[in-house]
Amino acid sequence: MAELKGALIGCGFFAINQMHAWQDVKGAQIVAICDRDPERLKLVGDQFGIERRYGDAAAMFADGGFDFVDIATTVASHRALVEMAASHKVPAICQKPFAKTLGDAKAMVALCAQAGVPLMVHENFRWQTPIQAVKTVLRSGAIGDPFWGRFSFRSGFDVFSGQPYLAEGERFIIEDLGIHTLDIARFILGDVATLTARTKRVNPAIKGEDVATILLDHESGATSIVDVSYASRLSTEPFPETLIELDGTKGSIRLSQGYRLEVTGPDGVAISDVSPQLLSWASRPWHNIQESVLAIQQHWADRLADGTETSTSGADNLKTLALVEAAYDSAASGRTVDIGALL
Ligand code: NAD
Ligand code: 89Y
Repeated sequence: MAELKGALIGCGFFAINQMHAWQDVKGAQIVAICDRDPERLKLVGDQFGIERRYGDAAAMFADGGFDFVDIATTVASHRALVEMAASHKVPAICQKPFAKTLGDAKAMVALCAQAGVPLMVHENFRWQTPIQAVKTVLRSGAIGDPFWGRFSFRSGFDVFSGQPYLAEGERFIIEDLGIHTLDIARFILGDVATLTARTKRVNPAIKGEDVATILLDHESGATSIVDVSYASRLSTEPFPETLIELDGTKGSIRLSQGYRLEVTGPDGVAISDVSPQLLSWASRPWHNIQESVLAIQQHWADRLADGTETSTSGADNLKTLALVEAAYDSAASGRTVDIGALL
């Protein structure tokens, strides 16, 4: 099978991870890059030895010569770039947040479906080694049927130095980080029927909310809490770990700080270390996220090669984005939101 050729749009902060990961993916390589900022284009082109460089995505699509596009820009450009990919019949990966609104996201999914073009959202947190480990234990039946969960991401890490735009938007933590935590909650406990949320802004130097507490009623009958904060000062900084608590009819799971997994079942307690690998190009504490970037990009290459659906397809991601929209609606109105009514 010939190696898939990809083109990447957006050579910013996070794209460096994606470019490194593409070098490790089996069966795919990046052959062209695009950024409207000539400095970023040169930096990434030189670092990764990519000759084909474009300042304009339309020009890159017009030249063609690639089997898929990896959109690594910020959200404002996602809809236009996904539409461009669909009009050229080029399968697309789009970074999270998939779209600014659920309406935009639905239009993007519909257009790609009409064009017969695969679409995956780069929703990588469910691909993290510790999250996959929790899912594997749950699937094994070791704790029986889960009836309660907590998905928690509390940190005081300075994300604004690398991503200054995060301080400037009306929306912050739910749209940027909570979106991953909500996706993990869906991945582990299934789809959500209703949602209630409360938010706060603690850091006066930013515009959006930096704390959110969200209550989810899952369709399975389980209840969970998603709590996220970038205003939590802790003795050992946990960034970027998602901590999980699950209680089931036969036992419990605790994924705690330091990638420690404790499973309590009918036969006793099992403790294991589910730390991510430190890839050759990765650096702590980002290595957990970096490893999941490689995992999701390998998944894309494998699914594109065998023609099957990805785990975080555009259609799947509508259900995660609906939770983001619902969380903002609920925090503003004080009411519980019916997720089915949004989809
Ligand atoms: P960034 O601002 O550093 O980089 C974006 C780049 O895209 C810039 O260089 C900009 O010039 C370029 N760009 C924007 N619109 C363009 C267009 N229409 N055509 C060509 N180039 C264009 O942003 P970032 O921090 O790298 O974030 C990018 C995306 O990655 C965001 O959506 C962010 O939420 C996401 N992200 C994901 C993770 C994750 O774990 N999945 C982590 C961090 C960031
Ligand atoms: O942008 C965010 C993401 O997706 O993962 C962590 C992050 O970089 C900062 O919150």
